[in-house]
This record gives sequence, structure tokens and C-alpha cells, in this order.
Amino acid sequence: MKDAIEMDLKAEVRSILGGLGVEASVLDAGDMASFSPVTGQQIASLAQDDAEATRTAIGRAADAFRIWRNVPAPRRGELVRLLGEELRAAKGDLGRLVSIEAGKSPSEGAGEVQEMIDICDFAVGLSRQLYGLTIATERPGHRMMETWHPLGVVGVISAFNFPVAVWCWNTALALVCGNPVVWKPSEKTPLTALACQAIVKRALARFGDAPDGLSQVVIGGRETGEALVDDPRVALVSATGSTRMGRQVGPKVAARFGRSILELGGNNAGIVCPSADLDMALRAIAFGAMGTAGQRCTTMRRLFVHDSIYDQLVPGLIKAYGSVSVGNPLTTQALVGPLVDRQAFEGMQAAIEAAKAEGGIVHGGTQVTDAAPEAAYYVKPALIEMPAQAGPVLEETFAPILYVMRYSNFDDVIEQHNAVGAGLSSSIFTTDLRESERFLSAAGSDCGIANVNIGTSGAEIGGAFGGEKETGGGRESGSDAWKAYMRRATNTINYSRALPLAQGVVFDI
Ligand code: UN1
Repeated sequence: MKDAIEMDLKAEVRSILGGLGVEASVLDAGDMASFSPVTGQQIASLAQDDAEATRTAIGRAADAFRIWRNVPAPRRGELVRLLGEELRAAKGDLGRLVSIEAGKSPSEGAGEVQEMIDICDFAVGLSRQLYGLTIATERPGHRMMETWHPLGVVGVISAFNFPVAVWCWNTALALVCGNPVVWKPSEKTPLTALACQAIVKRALARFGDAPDGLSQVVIGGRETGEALVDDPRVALVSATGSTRMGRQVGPKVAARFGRSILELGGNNAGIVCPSADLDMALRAIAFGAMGTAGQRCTTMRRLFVHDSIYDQLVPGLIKAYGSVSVGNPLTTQALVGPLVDRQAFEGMQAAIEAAKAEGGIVHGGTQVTDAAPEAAYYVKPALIEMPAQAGPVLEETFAPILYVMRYSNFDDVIEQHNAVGAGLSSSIFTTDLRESERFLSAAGSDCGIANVNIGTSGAEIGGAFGGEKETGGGRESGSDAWKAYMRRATNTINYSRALPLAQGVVFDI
């Protein structure tokens, strides 16, 4: 029975990728093993791009840049429009591959592809809206304006948990902004990257005259990533992953005066106030904390509940934790799929032990072994009632653990909310205008995302996505995040016959 699942997955991966035009031989070409967290078994073994191969890819991208930057932006948008069309056509296959490789439920796998389609639509519109300002000048007969130009090669480093959407946020914007992309996907999810590359190829073939090397994938681990980070030809490194990874990437890119967009860890919290709609809060918290098996950077990890409603809300939450379905996302309707690997499982168990040592009362968190293959890691999500925000509560553990704490004073809970290293996402549940506005104000949540009466996860692409402090400060996706992918030039034009100097300076010769 177990063997049958494994054989099927291997065969299915080959069939999906083959259908998209990926050569079967690529899947057994090297020694980088790729696993499905659904069964824990190996599904492919890819060849790696070493530093030299990565540099060659960067060289090709740099050549492509010289051509692509001169293509009018709306025409560049046409390529992204075609990419959106190809993604629509491949949504079922790619979503399924995301489920196989990242362990997401079918709905979340499809949702991730939808996020790609959405950002393509956004970027197509953007390709006609890369606006610069016209600025009043202090000199007569002059005009001042700013123009936005393509930046150069964009290196994308992505994580396993959103294996395709984060690449697409970056690539759709980079392409309309006039930049080629070299992508290093997570070692844990290279197959979805090969699928995306095949889908881009289809769009490129229909587009016709795009330069070679506009969109490339380099497969590998640390060496590959470092080659991308260190190369001065890579103008922008957009890296998504742990704060630990960001601490290495950020300074290296800064040392060569490159640009970076860092989207790192989160330790996202919700606050439930006395006036909250508790049914709605419960559902939002359940999705935010347990969805995607707690493996979103936006997952809700801390919850502050007002003393007066704690005993109304928390028992219901504990019940929801006890009854949530955990299981194979490919063969069941389970809401919670597997953890990505053994390391994630061990990290979760260590955090639970550390929470107990701090006085935490643990509900759930145990391994679910019935019907799960030995090498796969399914767990009951953990809700841990904590006496205080201490120990593991201060850190991001990339697993479904929700630490629940009581509060009584609103000012204090805002302090507590902000008293962690990360600053990605946050939410408040209240119907009291004073509380919600305070939470969204300068003296409220210090995160890049602050929500009212919805959870911390599941952001739409139209907003800028990212966070402050140890989350890295970068913004991707919507709003004016595109500006990070372009260079700004301020232009002053003198159409008079005189040469007045700014600030009234006189220099007559
Ligand atoms: C991530 O986990 O890296 O807001 C991205 C969300 C998704 C994106 C998460 N739209 O949960």
C-alpha cells in the first residue's frame, strides 16, 4: 500500500512535468535528492548548478538585460500577460505539483497558483503605469522630473513553503520593470521550479522575440545561492527565508552595494479584545495558525486574549485543535497536511518541550502516525497556553504551534505584541473603533502587515508584502513595491537661454 503511493507519486511527477515539456532525464540527472513530504519518499534526483554554472547563467541574464531594458514596458507586459494565460492553463497541474512537493492541501496548492495569476494581472497593468513625478523647480525655464529605468539582473532565492508564488511576485514585476531573473528555488522544492520554467518557456515561445536568458533557474544549495549573492552583476537579490539566512545574505549584498529585498521570519500575533466577534475570531485564528500546517511566514504564532473572554474563546479553540483533520493532502480532504521534513518535526517537538519548561500547558502537538508512511511527518497542531511571553514564544518555529496568553491592559498588550524580533504580520479582533485605530496607528502594531478582524496570513497580492525589524524590511508584490526593481533618475531640463544656478549661487565667469 505504502509502496503504491510512492510509485504513484514518482510516476505522477514525471507525468505532470513531462506534460509541461520537462525532459524526463532531468529528473534522474544528479545527486540532489528531492522528496515529497506527503510520503517522505524520494521523487527525483537532480543535477546541481555549481558556482561556475550559476555565473554562466548570470552572464546570460546580463546579456538579456541589454536587450530587454530597451523593449517598451507595455510590450514587456505582454510577456507577463502570456505568462498569466499559461498559468491559468496549467493551474491544475502546477497546483497538484505544489501539493506533492510542499505538502499543501489541494485548495492551498491551487490558491498559490491563483496568487501567481493575480500578480501577473497586476504586473500587466503596471507595465503602463511605471510613473515618475514631475516636480516644481525653483529655476525659471526649467523642468524637473524623475524617470524609472530597469535595474539589472534580479536574483531570486525562494523558500519551500511558497515554492512558486514568491518567485512569480518577483518575476512578474522584474520582467515588466525590464529585468531578467535568475532563480534559485529551495533545495526542498526544485520540481515546481522546473515546472514554472517550462511554463515561462511556453509564454516566451508565444511572445516571439524575447532575448535568451530572460528567465533562468539554477538548482542547488549553498554554493549556488552564494554565487548569486556575491556576483556584482546581480543588481537586486530578493531573498525569502529564515532570519538566519537573511543575516548572511543582507550584509554580503550590502558590502558590494547591491540592492536586496529581504522577506524573512515572522512571529505573527493576534489580539482578541473584549468586544470581538468570537465566532469569527475563532475561525480566523484556526486558519491563521493551523493552515498550511503552520508553515507560512504569515502563520499566526502568538495569541493574546483578554482576560474577560479567555474562558469563552480558548476552550473552543482547544476543541477545534483537537478535531482538525490531519492527513495526506493528496488522498484525503484533511485541512492540515505534513510538515516538510524530519528537521521541522524535531524543531516543533523541541519548541514544545521548551514551552513546557516555561510553564506552558500543551494541547495537541503529537505525531499522527496512523496511515502515514514512516518517513513523513504529520502532527496534530499544538495550542500552548503560556503564563508569559518567554522562551520559544519569542522565536519563530516553522510549525503549527500557537502560544496563547492572557492580557488585561490594552497598552501592555501592544507592548507585548511588539516585543519580539520579527515584524511581519499582525491582527486585532475588536469591534471597538478606538482599539482598532490605535492598533493601526504609529503607536500600534510595528509590523509590515496589520489587520483588523482577519487573521495574519493569506494576504492579497495588491498590497505590498513584507515586514520590519528581523523580517528584513523588504516589500514585494503589490502597491509600489515595483520601485525596488527599478532605478530612479532625477532629470532637470533647462529650456531657457539663461543658466540660473540653484540655491541662488552666483558663478559668473
Ligand atoms: C510566505 O509564507 O512566504 O499572506 C508567503 C500569505 C500568502 C503569502 C505567504 N499570500 O499568507
